[in-house]
Amino acid sequence: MTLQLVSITVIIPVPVLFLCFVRMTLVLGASGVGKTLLLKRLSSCSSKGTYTDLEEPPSTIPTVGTNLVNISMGRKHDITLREMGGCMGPIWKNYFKECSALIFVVDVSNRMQVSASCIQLLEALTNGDVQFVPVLLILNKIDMPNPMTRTELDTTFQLKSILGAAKQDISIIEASAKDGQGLEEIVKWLQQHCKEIVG
Ligand SMILES: Nc1nc2c(ncn2[C@@H]2O[C@H](COP(=O)(O)OP(=O)(O)OP(=O)(O)O)[C@@H](O)[C@H]2O)c(=O)[nH]1
Ligand SMILES: [Mg+2]
Repeated sequence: MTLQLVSITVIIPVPVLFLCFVRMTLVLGASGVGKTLLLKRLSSCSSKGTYTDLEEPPSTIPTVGTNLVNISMGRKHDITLREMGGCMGPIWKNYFKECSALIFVVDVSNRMQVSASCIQLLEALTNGDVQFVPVLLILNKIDMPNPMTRTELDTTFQLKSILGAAKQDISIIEASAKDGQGLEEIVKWLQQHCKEIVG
């Protein structure tokens, strides 16, 4: 009996292979908190190297699925941020295994939404797959009238206890993707905490 061995060669393009194995910084947050605008701003400001005199905010549409954005980290390399649309909340956890750092965005002008955001944050922080990754909590839309303050978040939604009980190294930055407050600080955080090199 002759055993015929058939050799099959599957050619997978290198960029596809790379994207399968690279660990990324995930950007999560409820619908409309400003993730897409934030990433557009970070991408354009970091490549220009300036965080003042911003143009009018570009328009955005709700992200259905994921949105990959490269942020320039100077001459040597870029990092890739992966936004997950707010409507994908139930399946965010499927991406936690490939996550090397986590950015969680809250819209502090939307009091109705903040409590749900705190629950989503708690769920993420207690997921075993992200227990050792650095976390950045962005309190976005501080340009809006009457945004919630840190003290209000601590007293009303126990944010301090949520963060205090977490195993991760958590930083908090107040920001406005609209007028640019906090963007430079966010890029500094990325430089310190996100090591993945894509170019
Ligand atoms: N005033 C103000 N508006 C903002 C800010 N950031 C985002 N927006 C606006 O909020 C709306 C939603 O922004 P997106 O960036 O699309 O929100 P998103 O979090 O990506 O939403 P999904 O993709 O649906 O999860 C847009 O109209 C933005 O222009 C901010 O800092 N201040
Ligand atoms: Mg979006």
